[in-house]
Amino acid sequence: APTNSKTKRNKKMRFAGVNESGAEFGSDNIPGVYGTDYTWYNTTAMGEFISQGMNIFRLNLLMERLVPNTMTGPMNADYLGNLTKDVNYVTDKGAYAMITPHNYGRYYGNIINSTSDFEAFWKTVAGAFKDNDLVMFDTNNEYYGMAGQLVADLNQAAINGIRAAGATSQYVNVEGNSYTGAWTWTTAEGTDGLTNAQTMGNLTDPEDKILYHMHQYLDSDGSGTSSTCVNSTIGATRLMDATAWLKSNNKIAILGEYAGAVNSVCEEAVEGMLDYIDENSDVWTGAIWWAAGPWWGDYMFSVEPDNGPAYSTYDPIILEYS
Ligand SMILES: *[C@@H]1O[C@H](CO)[C@@H](O)[C@H](O)[C@H]1NC(C)=O
Ligand SMILES: *[C@@H]1O[C@H](CO)[C@@H](O)[C@H](O)[C@H]1NC(C)=O
Ligand SMILES: *[C@@H]1O[C@H](CO)[C@@H](O)[C@H](O)[C@H]1NC(C)=O
Ligand SMILES: *[C@@H]1O[C@H](CO)[C@@H](O)[C@H](O)[C@H]1NC(C)=O
Ligand SMILES: *[C@@H]1O[C@H](CO)[C@@H](O)[C@H](O)[C@H]1NC(C)=O
Ligand SMILES: CC(=O)N[C@H]1CO[C@H](CO)[C@@H](O)[C@@H]1O
Repeated sequence: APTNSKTKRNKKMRFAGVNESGAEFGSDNIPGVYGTDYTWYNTTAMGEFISQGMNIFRLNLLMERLVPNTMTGPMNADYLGNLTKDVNYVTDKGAYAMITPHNYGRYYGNIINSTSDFEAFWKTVAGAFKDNDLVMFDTNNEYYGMAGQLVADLNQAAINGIRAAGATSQYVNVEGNSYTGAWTWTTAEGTDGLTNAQTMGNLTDPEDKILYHMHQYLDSDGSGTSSTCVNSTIGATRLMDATAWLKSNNKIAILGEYAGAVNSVCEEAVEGMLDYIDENSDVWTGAIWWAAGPWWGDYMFSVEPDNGPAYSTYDPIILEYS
């Protein structure tokens, strides 16, 4: 483990961890070949993060590989088995495993427009994990280019399907339109002219365990593709509007993706954002770094131990809050 040279500031978040990415790779090749198009997660690497103090892993996967052909169909037992192995590894160690279809609100490339099919998909998937309290469900990664009302309706359908499966103890992460960006939560309009702030607040859950799941990158267009962060305070700045919305609507949230490249401006901006989350822990429950996973290679945000380019800089920073 890296030595943590920073002063431990006792700013523990409820949830602090990393995204695991790999089982959703090769999405233009479905189902694709294990080991060529996609891979599963390195449990040794996740174990290392857990022993360092992290307690949440967002396990990305593809809907079409988990439930092939039609959303109302059964699961692929082999893909489910591999997912379950990773989920159980994490939860047996007492950490949370978030199950995330990395599908952007699409199934086989088409915008999901049937709430009943989506509800069926989630009922099927949640049924397999209903007895595991440390699982979280994330309805979909980054809806975009859709009607705001449809995105809210899909999230509600997912909640309904999950609860109907008997999965009643787990958190459900709901994501918004416009890539679920925190900085545009109150401003970016869907194709129907409605923002997340105008549609997502009406979701209901009989178990009252909804987590508003937002993403935030710190480059000029907020896409997380540039190594240049806008400035050293941009992290906190970009969370402010969404934070005000969360407070005035009595909601709680998690920052499900964030990152910055290895340079001093980004490091300061990331720390400022995590401090801001910590200072607003009444509405923000935690943060999940993007990303880890065995196939990232020299990707600038990779914290895969020990050689990911961001590992030695950002692993200690994440641990300050873990
Ligand atoms: C899995 O992670 C461990 C610990 O970081 C590392 O030593 C090992 O090489 C990794 N295996 C693969 C296949 O990436
Ligand atoms: C599941 O993982 C095993 C290796 O552990 C691999 O052989 C198999 O192809 C994988 N299957 C799927 C569908 O991911
Ligand atoms: C809904 O999606 C299906 C599958 O992509 C498509 O065939 C159909 O035209 C869509 N319906 C509407 C009303 O958009
Ligand atoms: C709830 O729904 C009403 C009516 O559709 C809408 O005007 C309002 O903006 C919604 N509120 C939130 C917080 O989403
Ligand atoms: C950083 O950029 C934001 C957005 O442009 C701006 O509001 C803020 O004042 C800037 N902060 C500094 C320290 O320049
Ligand atoms: C910001 C970022 O790097 N996003 C990438 C996340 O990973 C998916 C594949 O899993 C890419 O398509 C995104 O570009």
